[in-house]
Amino acid sequence: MEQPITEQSNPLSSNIDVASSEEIVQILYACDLEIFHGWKNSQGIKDKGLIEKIENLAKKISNVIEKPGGGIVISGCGTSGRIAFLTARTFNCYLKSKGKEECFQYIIAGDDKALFTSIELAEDDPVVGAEKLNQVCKEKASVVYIGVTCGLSAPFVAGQLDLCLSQPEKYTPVLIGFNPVELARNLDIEKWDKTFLQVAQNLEIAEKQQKAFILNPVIGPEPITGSSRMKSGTTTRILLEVLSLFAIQKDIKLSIEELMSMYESVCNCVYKQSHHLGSLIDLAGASLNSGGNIYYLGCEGFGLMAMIDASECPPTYGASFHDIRGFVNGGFSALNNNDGDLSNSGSQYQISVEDFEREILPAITSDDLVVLLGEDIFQRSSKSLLDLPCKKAYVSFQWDQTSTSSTCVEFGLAFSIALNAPLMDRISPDCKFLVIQLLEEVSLKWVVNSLSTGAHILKGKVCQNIMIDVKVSNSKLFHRAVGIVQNYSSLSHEESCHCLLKSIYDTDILTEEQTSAPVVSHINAASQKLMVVPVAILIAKLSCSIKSAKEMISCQPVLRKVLMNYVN
Ligand code: S6P
Repeated sequence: MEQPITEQSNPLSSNIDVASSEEIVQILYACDLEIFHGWKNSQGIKDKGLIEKIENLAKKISNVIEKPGGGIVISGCGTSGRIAFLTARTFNCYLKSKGKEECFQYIIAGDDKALFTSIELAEDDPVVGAEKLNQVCKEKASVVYIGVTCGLSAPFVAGQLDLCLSQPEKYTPVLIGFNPVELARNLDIEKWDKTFLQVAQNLEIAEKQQKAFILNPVIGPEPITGSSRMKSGTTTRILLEVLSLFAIQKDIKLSIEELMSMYESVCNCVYKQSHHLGSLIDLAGASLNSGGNIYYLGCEGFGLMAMIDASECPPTYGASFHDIRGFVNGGFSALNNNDGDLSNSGSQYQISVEDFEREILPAITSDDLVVLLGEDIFQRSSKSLLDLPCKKAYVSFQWDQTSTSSTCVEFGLAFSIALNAPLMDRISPDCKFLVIQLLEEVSLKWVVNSLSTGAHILKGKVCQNIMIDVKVSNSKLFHRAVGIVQNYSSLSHEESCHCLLKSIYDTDILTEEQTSAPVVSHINAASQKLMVVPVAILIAKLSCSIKSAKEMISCQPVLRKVLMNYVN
């Protein structure tokens, strides 16, 4: 069976683990360009058929929200839910500023705590997904529902799409993801009677009857295999923003294609700074490798974007939540989120710059790195950091064409990225400000994604382009882990699965009960264990016992090196 494109390894990044920091940035750039230029025979987001669908869907949304009782709901799990939140927040703010009704709503699996921490298991429940959608829409007469699942795999979203298909008079379902429908996940969903593929196929039938939309451009595999927070997250943002903008602003004076090329243009501007970005990765990698922490500070969308990048490091790299943290000026008061202020729920939810100043600043050390993102936070916070022992970096954006240069010599690494989007002058004054904000925020996403990815590569978390220490915390990750074990061994799928189970259950001999248990039991058993997948790979590759696999890893955590010693 062909692997979904979102789970494949990207040949462009197969040596990212041994690249220099500047080369890492260039590899990320090459992978991101596939968003705009396509992959193999696909056209990426500039595909004519896709653009036509976006045009029609924007008209549909616009019709629905103009009528009383109409609304738009964007939903997803993990990064997809976080991007749903950011989009709803941005466009509601804009509508409010124009004195219009705020008609965007978001749903994230695991509720708002999942905006800042990983609640991966919530992704697996289609019934809760449908209940949440029902709840959010109970007062609504007509809804455009956009379910985002990059891999076309999340059961939570499947449950919601299925609900929409059963009530066509109320819902217009939209699926956003980055695989062809035939590669949607075709695995049983616990306590449910359909697979994701079946739901997607029903959606295809509805699409032919003009009752649904599937936006699934192929944009190529992720630079770090399966890490959909990167290219897929960025493309989700671009698609949602373009759609939303065209739905609420008829007078934009640009075509969809032209707006998309503005995103491409700022992408080029950001990555042109591979030298500065490489230096940023070096600083960040040095912090993590010396046991220090990285702190992002920003205002509004910059702070939120950075906070989201930080919150994705624990599930992606098995990082601790202290390793990289993001803080936003004003904390929850800047969020406009569904569940309100969560700062009393634990230190993970203390997200304001004020929390940072109170809890972290007094004990900051020379191993830590503070990154100021944007001019607003620089004005607010740079002076108080100047005399502190920590490493410091400052990244900002500018739109005039003076060259990108270091802007503040006393501040360690400081640079401003000159952005440029050729058609800006054509945009109506009414939405120019919003477009600038969107382009700067996506640029910021490229900066922080490069920083956190590069830093973890320097920390040895990636082997070739695969993050091998994946946490087995939901069914997608369980199946990905089996695939990783199989990829590194010459074993069959079933044998690889058994090696993973041996590692999860910490045994050389599996019982019948263990092999026949449902995936959710494996996930629960794996939840407290470290290095589950690397241990499974060693058992698979070297046919050794669990005990000796663990001993090898404790002497040498870099798997490529362990294998080089044992395999000829
Ligand atoms: C991926 C990220 C995950 C995914 C989540 C949803 O880098 O860590 O949290 O966003 O698993 O995936 P999908 O395919 O349904 O959008």
